[in-house]
Amino acid sequence: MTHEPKLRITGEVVQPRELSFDELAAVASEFQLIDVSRIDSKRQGDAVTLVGLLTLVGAKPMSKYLGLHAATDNFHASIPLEPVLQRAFVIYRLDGQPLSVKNGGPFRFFIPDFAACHTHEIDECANVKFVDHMELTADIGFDNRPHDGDEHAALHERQT
Ligand SMILES: Nc1nc2c(c(=O)[nH]1)N[C@H]1C(S)=C(S)[C@@H](COP(=O)(O)O)O[C@H]1N2
Ligand SMILES: [Mo]
Repeated sequence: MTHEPKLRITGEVVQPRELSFDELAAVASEFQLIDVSRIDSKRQGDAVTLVGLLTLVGAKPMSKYLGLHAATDNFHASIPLEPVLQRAFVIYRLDGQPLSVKNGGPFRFFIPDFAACHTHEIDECANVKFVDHMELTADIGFDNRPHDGDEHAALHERQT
């Protein structure tokens, strides 16, 4: 039996959690975003809002940055929380099933209306795929997104 992927949320929170697919699906409906294509026509699936996730763990007021960690390919971003809080979400389901790796699953962080890549702390590159760990921090954390156009082009080259 394969082990079930979980979304770990730690750091400056009252109650760290490890959320399974079933637990995400059971999050209150006010925090569910059914059919994200309504928000970005190029994206598919169902999500839980970042507000919903932070409500579950009880984000402490000192948490100012959100770390997005993907161990699968060692990709990490640390972004300011406040500007994304009301619009970001985590896609976890497609056609009633866990989101496939092909689609950035099992957990894919997404900010609609992102800035162009490597132009800003909150850019398209911060839409981290294969997220296994979200971490709230008071100060900026580890971030290995590409810094310039060449690095970014090389990253995309590796993915094709
Ligand atoms: N885990 C992980 N997430 C990632 C990346 C990556 O290499 N690994 N690339 C980022 C970059 S640079 C971009 S532009 C977007 C692209 O997302 P898309 O393939 O869904 O369009 O994913 C981001 N998320
Ligand atoms: Mo990117």
